[in-house]
Amino acid sequence: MKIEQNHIQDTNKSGLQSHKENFDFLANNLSKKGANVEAIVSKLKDFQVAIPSWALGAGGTRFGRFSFYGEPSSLEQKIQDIGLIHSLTQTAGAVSLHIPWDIPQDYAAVKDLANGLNIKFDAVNSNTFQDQKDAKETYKYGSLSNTSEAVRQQAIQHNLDVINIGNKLGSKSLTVWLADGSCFPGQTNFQTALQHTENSLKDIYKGLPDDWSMLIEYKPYEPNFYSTVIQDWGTSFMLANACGEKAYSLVDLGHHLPNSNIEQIVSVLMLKGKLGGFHFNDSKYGDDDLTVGSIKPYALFLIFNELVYGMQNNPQNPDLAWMIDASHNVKDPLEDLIQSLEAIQEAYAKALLVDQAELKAAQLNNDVVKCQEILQDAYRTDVRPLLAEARRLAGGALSPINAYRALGVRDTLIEERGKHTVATGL
Ligand code: RM4
Ligand code: MN
Ligand code: MN
Repeated sequence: MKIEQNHIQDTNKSGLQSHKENFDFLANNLSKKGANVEAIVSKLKDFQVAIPSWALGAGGTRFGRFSFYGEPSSLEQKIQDIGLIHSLTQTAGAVSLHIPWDIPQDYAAVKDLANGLNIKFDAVNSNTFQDQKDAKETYKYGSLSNTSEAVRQQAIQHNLDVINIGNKLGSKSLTVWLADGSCFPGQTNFQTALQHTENSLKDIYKGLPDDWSMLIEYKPYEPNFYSTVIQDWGTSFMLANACGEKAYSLVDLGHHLPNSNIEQIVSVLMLKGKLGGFHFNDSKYGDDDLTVGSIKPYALFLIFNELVYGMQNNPQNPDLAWMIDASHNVKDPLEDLIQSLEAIQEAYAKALLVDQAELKAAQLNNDVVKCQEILQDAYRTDVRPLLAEARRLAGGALSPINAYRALGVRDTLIEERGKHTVATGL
């Protein structure tokens, strides 16, 4: 299935007039307060978030997995699904491949397909948290940190292979997330595990093309429950520094212990020029991988406020690789992704509304009340007309969810693919 421009325009028709009224009203109010509405809309239009190739299928837990039918059963179909979301939202212009779940068979064809849908290849993700069929060594007790040199070598080689695959597609970064750690006190020697990990990452780094970056993700627990080798941003930052200037930390929103001040982490990393990637999701308890903005939208806004500040004030920090890292257990993944993209854009738009000069002045005066007023004024603004306008200008849908349903996307996919297809992934 492919959504044509005229289909989108048809679904936009009925809402166009009221959109125009809402947008004009908001734009007028914001302009009076000194905001540059045109610049904000243009920033929203340019903001693109990668969809991981594992997020198009039904997620699940260790207790079960429930299909919603019509799942993509090949990489090509996954890219087509991203194309559908992208045509409606104009925000999902990239795919992040997970190897080996989604190794292309025909590189030229996959590139052509993505090209035709305006989708770029973002970071490639390695996987040393599962044993692959026919693999000689097992990752049961770790990969890059393993006590066995043969295991470490296999994991290093896998990462080099992933770089090679990404290179053929035009990717420019490798994301490394390790499940390495221990489940019980005394199981591993912390120092040895960290030292092995650092050396292994350095070996991978040596194989990184000049214009590539390596993004090092951290996570405090799961699947290991006593310790994780790269447990927090400090460890990731330390490893990135040890590897070199092309290595960065990656923040995944779900990879923090409850109540961590993620916005502060973001701000410190950007000050040091070491924030390279960002994974969006939301959570109540741990790495829940829920729809972005569904649980803690104010925290998301505060994080975006620091991201915007960093993008405006920290030229030492590179452009970030943005990705949604969520899992869809009870919703249609495409609808869930559309909701996530909307939440991301909403938080971004609100952060762009913060009057940085006014905030700085209030901070210098230690006017705590004013500081809060400034942030909350931006947060309480209903920015949805700005998002709709950015989409309209880019040729997207005024309301992607409504258009998705009106166009009967899921039913068509079920007709085309059948009910019982299964996507690769977790
Ligand atoms: C991990 C981590 C990685 C993702 C895997 C599937 O918890 O978030 O980014 O590749 O899940
Ligand atoms: Mn992640
Ligand atoms: Mn995760």
